[in-house]
Amino acid sequence: MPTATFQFPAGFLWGTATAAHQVEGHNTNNNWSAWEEEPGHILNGQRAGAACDWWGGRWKEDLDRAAAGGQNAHRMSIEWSRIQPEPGRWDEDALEHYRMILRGMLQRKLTPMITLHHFTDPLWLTAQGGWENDETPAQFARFVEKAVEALKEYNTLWVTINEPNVYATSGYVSGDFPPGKQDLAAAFQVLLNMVRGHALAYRAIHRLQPEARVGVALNYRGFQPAHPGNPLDAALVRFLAHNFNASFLEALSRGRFRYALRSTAVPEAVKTQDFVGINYYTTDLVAFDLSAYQDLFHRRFYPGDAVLSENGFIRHTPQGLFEALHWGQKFGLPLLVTENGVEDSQDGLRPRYIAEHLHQLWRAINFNWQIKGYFHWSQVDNFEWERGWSQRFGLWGLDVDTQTRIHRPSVDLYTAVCKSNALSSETVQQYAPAAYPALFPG
Ligand code: IFM
Repeated sequence: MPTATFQFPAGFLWGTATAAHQVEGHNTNNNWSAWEEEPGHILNGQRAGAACDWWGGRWKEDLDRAAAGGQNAHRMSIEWSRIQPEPGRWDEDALEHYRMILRGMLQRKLTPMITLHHFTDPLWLTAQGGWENDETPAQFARFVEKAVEALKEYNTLWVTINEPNVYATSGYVSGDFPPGKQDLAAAFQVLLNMVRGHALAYRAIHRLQPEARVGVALNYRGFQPAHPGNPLDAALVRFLAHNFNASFLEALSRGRFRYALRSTAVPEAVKTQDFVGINYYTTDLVAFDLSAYQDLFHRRFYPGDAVLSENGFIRHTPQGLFEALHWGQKFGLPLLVTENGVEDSQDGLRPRYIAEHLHQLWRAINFNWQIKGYFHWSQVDNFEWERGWSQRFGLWGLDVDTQTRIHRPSVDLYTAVCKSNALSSETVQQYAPAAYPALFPG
């Protein structure tokens, strides 16, 4: 059997990623808690509830496990509605709570990365129209100033907004996220305001902390034509690739936001990122479909022979991570994989998924693209938005009723990688044998 070791660069960041609403528990002052209360929004009527009880202190045991597993970084988010429960009121205890967690990370030798906005908005902001309101970018910048002032002692890596493209698509096109709209014009306005909010936040952070490194975590989805050679499929792939993947970051490099056939100048957004954060999960096939007029005449689907995750949500397409990084490196900035993972309560696919995605990551590094780290989603099962608790993305499982953490075999695979800063044939053979033939063809 062929053997080899795929070595990663010295200083590479290996971590997991989490988000406040998904792990903290008892966030009752944001738009998601209100959304969860209304019937029909979350699968099986579930709620975040106590989540992973991080606010109650269980962040300690999860970060203990992360550190014991050889990780050297952790990406977390802070909850705007806790820090600013009302306009003009700041909760110093909440900020101190986050300072404590950050100290806990540093004590465990985990380099923190803070996401300032990860899907949730304070209820008072929602009442003012949320990100459709043109005042929101300035409101966001005030929150960012307050948070960065309080936390900068412990953190220099900032993600301003997580997946603005998913926030806008799910909240304003498909309607799966609050506020449940299906309104492309509103989606345009929301994204435009997020571009503006990001730009204001970028400058505010750098004013307060010149050495900061600031970026966006973009959800990059692969799109392939269902019928290669069909010009309509190809045109739709280009349309989706631009609107979903490219439009937000393009605004930060070119100063023009183009989305859904509309366009606006945003000169203030130019040169407002220090790295490109990429969240990659999967790749769709795209076909022109005359009957799908409500979906702009296209269908997205997975092929019949696809390797799928437990609930069919994710198609195993590791090559797509390479393509995402290829796309991302064109911005000429350092890259970070800010999320990558798979829903899999039985851990049947996850070891293979991790090994084959890390192989693609290593391939990309060998092109000398400046890739600085990888954050697996996620450390422990957590509340999966409109899909509730039905999808389990944790390296560690979670018994939601007892808060017991459940060891999954993927923990040992990821530990071996993080500790050796490498993916070796021995590691793959031991922990992810299903990936062996693809990675080490004989
Ligand atoms: O859980 C989410 C996360 O909040 C954003 N990126 C995708 C993950 C998995 O669906």
